[in-house]
Amino acid sequence: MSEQAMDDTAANPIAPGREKLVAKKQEWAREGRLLTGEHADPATRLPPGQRLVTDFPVLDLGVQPAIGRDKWRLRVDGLVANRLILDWSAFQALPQAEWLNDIHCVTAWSRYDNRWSGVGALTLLNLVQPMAEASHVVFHSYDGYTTNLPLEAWARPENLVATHWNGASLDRVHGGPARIVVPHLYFWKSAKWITRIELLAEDRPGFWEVRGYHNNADPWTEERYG
Ligand SMILES: Nc1nc2c(c(=O)[nH]1)N[C@H]1C(S)=C(S)[C@@H](COP(=O)(O)O)O[C@H]1N2
Ligand SMILES: [Mo]
Repeated sequence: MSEQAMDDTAANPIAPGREKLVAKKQEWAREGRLLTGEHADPATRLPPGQRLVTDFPVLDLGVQPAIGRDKWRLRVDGLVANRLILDWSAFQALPQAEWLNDIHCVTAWSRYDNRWSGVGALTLLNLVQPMAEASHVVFHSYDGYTTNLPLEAWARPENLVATHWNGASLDRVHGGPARIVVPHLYFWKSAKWITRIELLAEDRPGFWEVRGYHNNADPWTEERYG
């Protein structure tokens, strides 16, 4: 590992007891497991190497924080003109959006027709007014998880901070009270138990990105590992 990579993993620590799980996934990343080498047209609904499921698998680092709505906060800060700290009622008072889309997980399951609702990425960005230098975002979660995106990958109408899935409040195991949903990328970019969206002038790879996952995560070109 390079010195930079060692610093990055130190900044994205593994929860005690989860070392084996994380090491296994890093090994898959090194071996390029599940890669088919195919590229599919985005008009093809199922990306290469994916298989369709009808259940809703739960994947995380084994820590599922229990955050009551009364304690939940969302901060949007960093390179913005107006920092935001929203509690549950302030968040609910924002315009709500609903989208139907598909999930593609890097572990090769896809799930069609998920109806998400919550507050759109563009609504939040309009409120905070990103500074001209802002080029990337990092999502910070209550379990210590982080993941990163270029600002233009976040600033899309269908991206949400979601509080509901298929008509019901989002379960804790799927990231409730609120999670990120970025449907055009592999699902590890969709941070569960979101508490902070930080805008930056440079890229800052997150938990899996410093452990061998691809920085971009496009399912149609199989950006699984990189
Ligand atoms: N906070 C947090 N968000 C997370 C993760 C995590 O470990 N912690 N895992 C990611 C991964 S690898 C996937 S595939 C999806 C799984 O979401 P699900 O459990 O709702 O299927 O959450 C993503 N978001
Ligand atoms: Mo995943």
